[in-house]
Amino acid sequence: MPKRALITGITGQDGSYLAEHLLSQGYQVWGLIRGQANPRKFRVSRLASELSFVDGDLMDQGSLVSAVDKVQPDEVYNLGAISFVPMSWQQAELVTEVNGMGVLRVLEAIRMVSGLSMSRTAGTEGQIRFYQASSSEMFGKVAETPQRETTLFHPRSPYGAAKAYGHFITRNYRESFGMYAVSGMLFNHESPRRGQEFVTRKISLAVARIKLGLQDKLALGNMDAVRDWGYAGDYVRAMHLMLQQDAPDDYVIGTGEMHTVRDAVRFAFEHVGLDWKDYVVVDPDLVRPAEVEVLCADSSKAQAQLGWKPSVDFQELMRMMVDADLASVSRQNELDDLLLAHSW
Ligand code: NDP
Ligand code: GDR
Repeated sequence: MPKRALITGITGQDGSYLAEHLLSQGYQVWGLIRGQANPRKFRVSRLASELSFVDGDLMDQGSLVSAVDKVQPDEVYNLGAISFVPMSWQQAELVTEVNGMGVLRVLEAIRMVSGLSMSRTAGTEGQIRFYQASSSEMFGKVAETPQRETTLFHPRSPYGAAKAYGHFITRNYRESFGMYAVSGMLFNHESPRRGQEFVTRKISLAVARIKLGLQDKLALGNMDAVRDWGYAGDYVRAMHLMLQQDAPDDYVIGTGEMHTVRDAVRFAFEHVGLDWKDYVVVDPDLVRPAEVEVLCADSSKAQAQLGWKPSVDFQELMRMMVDADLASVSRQNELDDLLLAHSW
């Protein structure tokens, strides 16, 4: 019998890569879809013939119980979240509900459907396995660099605080009920499918548009922020590996490479033969109320125990994203010209 996986957040960057990865491993994959006519469903439309969908929302406990009951999954990947950090200052309560309480609701749905008793069960054999998308944002104002599984949390945003709750409640359900529940503490990971609001994609898209003469300037916030950026396709492999171990545990996933936002800009502009200094301006409105200045992963535990390692370095990643945006912006441009030419 093929294994069955349920993914929340399937319309997001990671959801689409994870769905592809699990399908390639012979899984039957269900994606939780929210809303009446979710416009982002097109993102996984190329997989539509192989995927199944089930309605539900992380804000709605009943829908999650129904989804888990309907799918009867072997593995649940909770990737759903409001993932753009600045939004968490504007809609703190909503972000806490979705990113924090949403995790509790999925855990409760699994507990209800699988009938786990309030007492600790004997073992994890045959249980529904649960993956929580934890984040390096939990480390925030870092206590040590690089960060590892034992580094203290000091979240700097409502997003980070909500993710810390999700992280601890996942661990608590593991310890309270003996659930096979793990958190992947993932550092920033990007791809051509990254949302346009995130800095790497904002840069790659702007570079493509500037190169093609469609844009003059790129406005950014804190150019000194340091991140450990990896490739999303690599990180979904780690998620899957975490659920294949004998015992549940939490793992840090990152490359161990540190770069500033300024490096990202430089690599991207250099790739198309332009000097970033001619195009980039700093907009103070884009600076965050509280910034996470430096993040860098020590993923030696994952490398040793999961056998996981990244395959794409940061410069390669930026080149990949710029090339993808150059291709898609050119296509769109040609289409617009064609439509214009035929509009009279
Ligand atoms: P995206 O923003 O691309 O995707 C987020 C997904 O969450 C979308 O599918 C969205 O669905 C879904 N979602 C939002 N609100 C709800 C809700 N109320 N109920 C159900 N689903 C909802 O994020 P990524 O793919 O980049 O990230 C995946 C997860 O990993 C997130 O939890 C994120 O916080 C976490 N993470 C990401 C990192 C990264 O660098 N990418 C690093 C560390 C953690 P819809 O189409 O309906 O809006
Ligand atoms: P982050 O990613 O907040 O780390 O969260 P983002 O790409 O938004 O920011 C990275 C760094 O770049 C700085 N920055 C800017 N960021 C954006 N978005 N736009 C700008 O114009 C800009 N200028 C400078 C930011 O201040 C920040 O320091 C991502 C998300 O995927 C989270 O969901 C995930 O949990 C973490 O990564 C790990």
